[in-house]
Amino acid sequence: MTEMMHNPESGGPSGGWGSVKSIARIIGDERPSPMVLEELARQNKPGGVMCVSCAWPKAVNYHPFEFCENGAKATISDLTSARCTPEFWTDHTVTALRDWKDYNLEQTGRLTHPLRYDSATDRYVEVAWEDAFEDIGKTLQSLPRESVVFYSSGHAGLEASYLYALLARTYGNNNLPQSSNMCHETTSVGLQKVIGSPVGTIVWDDLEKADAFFFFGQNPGSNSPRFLHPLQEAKKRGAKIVTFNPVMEQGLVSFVNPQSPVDMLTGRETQISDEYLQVRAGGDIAAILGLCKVLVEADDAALVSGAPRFLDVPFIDEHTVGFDSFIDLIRSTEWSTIEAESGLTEDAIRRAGEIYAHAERVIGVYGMGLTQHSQGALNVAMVVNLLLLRGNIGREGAGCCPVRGHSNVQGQRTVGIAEKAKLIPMDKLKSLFDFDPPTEDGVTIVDAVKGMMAGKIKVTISLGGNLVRAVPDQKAMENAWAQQDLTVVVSTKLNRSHLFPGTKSYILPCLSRLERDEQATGAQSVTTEDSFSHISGSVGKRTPASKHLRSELAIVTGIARATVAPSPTLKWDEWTGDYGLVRDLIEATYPDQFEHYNDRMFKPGGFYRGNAAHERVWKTEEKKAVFTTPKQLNALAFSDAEGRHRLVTMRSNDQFNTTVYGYSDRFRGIEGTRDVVLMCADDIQSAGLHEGQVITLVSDFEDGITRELPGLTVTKHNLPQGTIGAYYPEANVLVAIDHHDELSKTPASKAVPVRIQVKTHAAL
Ligand SMILES: Nc1nc2c(c(=O)[nH]1)N[C@H]1C(S)=C(S)[C@@H](COP(=O)(O)OP(=O)(O)OC[C@H]3O[C@@H](n4cnc5c(=O)[nH]c(N)nc54)[C@H](O)[C@@H]3O)O[C@H]1N2
Ligand SMILES: Nc1nc2c(c(=O)[nH]1)N[C@H]1C(S)=C(S)[C@@H](COP(=O)(O)OP(=O)(O)OC[C@H]3O[C@@H](n4cnc5c(=O)[nH]c(N)nc54)[C@H](O)[C@@H]3O)O[C@H]1N2
Ligand SMILES: [Mo]
Repeated sequence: MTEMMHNPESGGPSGGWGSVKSIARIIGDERPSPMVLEELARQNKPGGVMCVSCAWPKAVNYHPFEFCENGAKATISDLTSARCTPEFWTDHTVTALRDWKDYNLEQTGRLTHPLRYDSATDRYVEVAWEDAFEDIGKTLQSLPRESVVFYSSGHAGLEASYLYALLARTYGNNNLPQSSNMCHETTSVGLQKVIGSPVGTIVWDDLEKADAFFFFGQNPGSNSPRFLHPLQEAKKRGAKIVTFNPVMEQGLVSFVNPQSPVDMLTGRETQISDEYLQVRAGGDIAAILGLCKVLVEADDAALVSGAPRFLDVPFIDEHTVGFDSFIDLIRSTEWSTIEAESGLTEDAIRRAGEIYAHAERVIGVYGMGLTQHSQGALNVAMVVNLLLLRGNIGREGAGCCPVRGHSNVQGQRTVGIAEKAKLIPMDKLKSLFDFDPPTEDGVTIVDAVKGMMAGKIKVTISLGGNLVRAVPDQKAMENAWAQQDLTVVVSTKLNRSHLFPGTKSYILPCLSRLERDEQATGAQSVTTEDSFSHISGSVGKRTPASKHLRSELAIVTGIARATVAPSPTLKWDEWTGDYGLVRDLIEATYPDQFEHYNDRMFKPGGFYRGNAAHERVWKTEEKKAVFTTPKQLNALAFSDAEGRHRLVTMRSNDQFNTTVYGYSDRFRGIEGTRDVVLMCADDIQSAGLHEGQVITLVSDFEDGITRELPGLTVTKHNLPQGTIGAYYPEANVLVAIDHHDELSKTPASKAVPVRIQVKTHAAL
């Protein structure tokens, strides 16, 4: 075990002084407002501001500082002193900017004015807000309803999101895909299918009571660092942590708490994972089946000896279906098959299985390492299978914990941003707003991209995000996006989606959540929902980056006023003047979840909107929790072939999705570049390569389309054989749009079939 924990390629423990230095570097780059420290001190506390970065929950008993390295970076980035004004475009054409890196686009600073693309000069020019709205409204009115998409990335608060969904539906479609369609849609669909909840089942108290955590493909050190604090506490009380991840991720190895003076001065590290199993990318189904096999064997032995059982038989009998068929598969699958599919040894799986069998209360944590596969939903169902065997859902200290991405990604779905009509209380909308809501399902992201490629989607409105850069098949997407009649992106910073304007194109710059939002009735607050389904109010205090900015809600209602036929029930202006009225509408639409919304929004830790599965009420078709018998033992849509590798597209801790803050992935010891391919020593050798060699990755997805990413430097890293890594979003040119989770259509970005080419273009 000690040998497995050794991580020679890493840059030291997560947290610690490295974290402080990393924040200091970003401060140097961005020269933010001097108020940044005050701002960080208010973060994630009642009456303060909810972090603009990820959706990790807010503690009820908060510490003096409740921010992490990434929250600090995102805050500093929003409060940068750099401005991208209309003058910027005198020196730059749109076409020339396509050669810029994501990092350099980000460094141009906050957008200050609404802009319209001028094709004659290939530049963006200033436009009046009302003129922009009028043109957008007229264009939308002239088009078939199904040809318009209303995308959102999970930033905007619940109030703006509710009205955005209402805009789409009163316009006439359910085309409301979201960033989660590339992320946790696998959870929304897959978890719903097996436990009747589209979101995780645990709450903060459970973190404090669990005695084991099983991590599958989630990387808290980079992506949800505030998670490391409850994990550190858990370790102190003797809880065990087991990790399944092909990459030896530093945040799951050890942690120095940057907010503990003693830890910082002594350099005291907390070892995080007791067992770290470097499963092959896509190998989790077999690995989890192995854990279940250990449990069943222990249970069989207990039956013989009369010792207490390991399976929670009363729970299984009362609450589940599908057990018999699953148990048959567990019994009939040979260890050799499990070893081959998972890439793990029986011994390693047995050690992890023993921890599971002897823990009273277990939380199963997962992230993109499970969701972004062809059989992502099956991955999720396997985690649920594992938990169900010992009744680890719906009781204290136990449950299922998908860790969500954007700060309000889960909440946007809660208040109606969804392409699936059946998820929406249409009758409520009909009675509240006196119209006939559209009944047909809208498009997912995959459908939207394919629709653009086929010329069927003619307009995309984006409430945040950077769709062109975030989706698969990026090269084809760039052309498809630019072929639309109209592209509108509501943004804080310049990004690649702005550089492929449709025939008409607008950039609409918005306030950051950190900024004061003054409307007719005074300063407004917004609300967001975290990964544990808690809703918290957020008050922006900083001076807006420009006096021309509008709030996301005001931009949504501006478009709505110009697009949707007037009606006495659609009070866009009144709602813009007082967000409390929008919260009343949300409460009227979802009374069970949002009772006394305006009164409860500043409750410490947020108010809980509830979750049936948490109470062991299963809203599945079967009205029970479902054991799923997997139809295959890996999560892939392809088989192994000579020279084919499984590419994991990964995040560094110096980026937030397509926003690149810098070139330091210190946890993985990679500095100064993102143009790398990470491989284990054996793979480098067997492919006849050497470290430092520059290669090209080519897609090996069998659809006859050539996809290439040249210029990657071979870099030795701690990975299992056959699994290699490269950074997202750069690697998106290699992902095929048709390569996605079968059930939810989430792109399969974690086991992309690729080959390695050297300069001579000979395939290896
Ligand atoms: N700093 C920072 N924070 C972020 C973000 C960011 O970009 N930067 N993005 C935000 C968003 S939108 C999201 S969704 C979350 C994403 O956060 P995570 O869910 O942690 O996503 P990733 O880092 O993409 O992948 C997680 C882990 O999966 C592992 N993995 C890859 N393939 C497999 C596999 O087949 N099996 C297993 N078991 N593991 C595998 C990878 O090695 C990686 O460590 O983070 C949010 N927070
Ligand atoms: N290959 C590969 N592809 C992936 C992934 C992967 O792991 N691998 N991950 C997927 C995942 S999990 C996700 S969530 C998607 C992310 O996809 P998106 O959500 O579309 O992308 P982001 O990079 O988060 O969007 C960044 C942009 O949002 C804007 N922005 C920032 N803050 C605000 C704000 O407060 N309001 C508004 N209106 N705009 C703001 C800025 O202009 C910034 O440029 O990418 C997916 N794509
Ligand atoms: Mo995400």
